[in-house]
Amino acid sequence: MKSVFCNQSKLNPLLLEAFELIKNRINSLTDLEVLNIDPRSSRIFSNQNKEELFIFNEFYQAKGFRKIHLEVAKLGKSLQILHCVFFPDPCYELPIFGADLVVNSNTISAAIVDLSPVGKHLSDSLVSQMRSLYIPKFNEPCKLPEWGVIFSPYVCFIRPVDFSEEKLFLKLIDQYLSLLLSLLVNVVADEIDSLDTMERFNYQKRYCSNQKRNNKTRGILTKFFGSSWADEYINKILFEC
Ligand code: BLA
Repeated sequence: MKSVFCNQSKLNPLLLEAFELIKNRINSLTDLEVLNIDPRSSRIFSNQNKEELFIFNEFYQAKGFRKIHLEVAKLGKSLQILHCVFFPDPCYELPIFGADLVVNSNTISAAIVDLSPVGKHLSDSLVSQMRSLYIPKFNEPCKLPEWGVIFSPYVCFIRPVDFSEEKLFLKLIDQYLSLLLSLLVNVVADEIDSLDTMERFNYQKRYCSNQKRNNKTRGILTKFFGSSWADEYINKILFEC
């Protein structure tokens, strides 16, 4: 997979490390299948300058997950992004894993990770497991925007101040993923038309519609690709529900 990136301009090593650790977790899933989507949406290069502008997408399905999306983007000289969401199959009582790493001029300007609820709250058993995790005290916590009510009380949104915080943040991504995957061991699927399934699906829709209100994502995509392309990408690739 790395070879895909080798042809590109240099990617931030932390972003590559995050990509690798998420990939390893994905590869450990049961009944993993690659979702093939139109290459025009999975490998995006700018016409003008292939070196500086690309978006690389991977999509998977697995037991418990309707869609897993892993994305690495290099947008211009200074901006790099790692974006990942594990959208659960609503028949399963599983939270939504989401992570966003924004690298600006080779420093991480925003790092977000969460296991977000698909009901009023996270389940009691998940809360007790989250409580037992070691969540470091980062020096520069960031304030969530108003649409961020979709996140759990355990969302970590920071700007790492040094290399050690960057490493701690990667460890946190891995811990959240490990916890998520451990839930799969005991989870049983509810009927597709059960009230629980429908409620979880509605929360997933709310998650997507709130994420679509992130004007920073929209603004960046619009700057590089124009507003109708950005809208379509946000609706169909990033937060389709
Ligand atoms: C913030 N997202 C941002 C920022 C940029 C992007 C440029 C601002 C960073 C900064 O303040 O320095 C851009 N993110 C992108 C782009 C893509 C992307 C272009 O994923 C995709 C192509 N966003 C997510 C997910 C989460 C998320 C899954 O996609 C959370 C799990 C969160 N990103 C998120 C939040 C902010 C952010 C909460 C801060 C928004 C704000 O401060 O208003």
